[in-house]
Amino acid sequence: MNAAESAVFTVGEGTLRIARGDIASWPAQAVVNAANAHLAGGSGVDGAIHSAAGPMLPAACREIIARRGPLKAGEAELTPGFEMAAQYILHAVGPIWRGGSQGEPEALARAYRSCLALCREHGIVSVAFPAISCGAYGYPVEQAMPIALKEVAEGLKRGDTQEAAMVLYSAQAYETWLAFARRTL
Ligand code: AR6
Repeated sequence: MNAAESAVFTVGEGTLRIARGDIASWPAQAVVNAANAHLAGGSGVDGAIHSAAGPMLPAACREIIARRGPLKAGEAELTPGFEMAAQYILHAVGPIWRGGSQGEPEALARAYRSCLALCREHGIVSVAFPAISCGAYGYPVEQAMPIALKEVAEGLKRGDTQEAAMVLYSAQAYETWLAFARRTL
């Protein structure tokens, strides 16, 4: 993490950091994966996390799917981080953008809330989120940002976790999220 490329906001008893970086190497107790319904791995965040976690992760994902079936948009499951620095991976499935009237906002909010509920359940004190659904799933960033920051801020106020980070990959995404956070947090 480059200190010049992160900013910290106090929310309730916790902190919300907006940062630029690679979620797969982020120093948090848990990192969130932007997964698909079958936890099958893929591109973007999912690819980076699977590479960093190593060969044990696919079997753990298959076991979850065998137990419960595919995840719906908005749901999340926990695995160990295996070879990652993070202790846990929270695999969250965001909605695929279909124009915004197919329940996408509710499903995106639920994806963040599901991760925060797992933090509470497992005593996770620090968690890093990517911009769920904002890549391959096509969710417009301007519309995802208010939902993401509201849900993460509410989770911090509830005490679900103590330190949350939004980790943005590109300089442009970082500047956009930071400007929005400064206006609204
Ligand atoms: N660290 C942080 N952010 C990243 C990274 C990284 N290493 N790589 C990309 N991003 P995406 P989705 C940004 O596509 O839209 C996969 O194939 C990226 O620029 O990873 O939820 C899964 O298997 C974008 O802003 O996730 C699913 O099938 C954001 O992270 C599908 O893609 C999310 O992009 C999920 O799509």
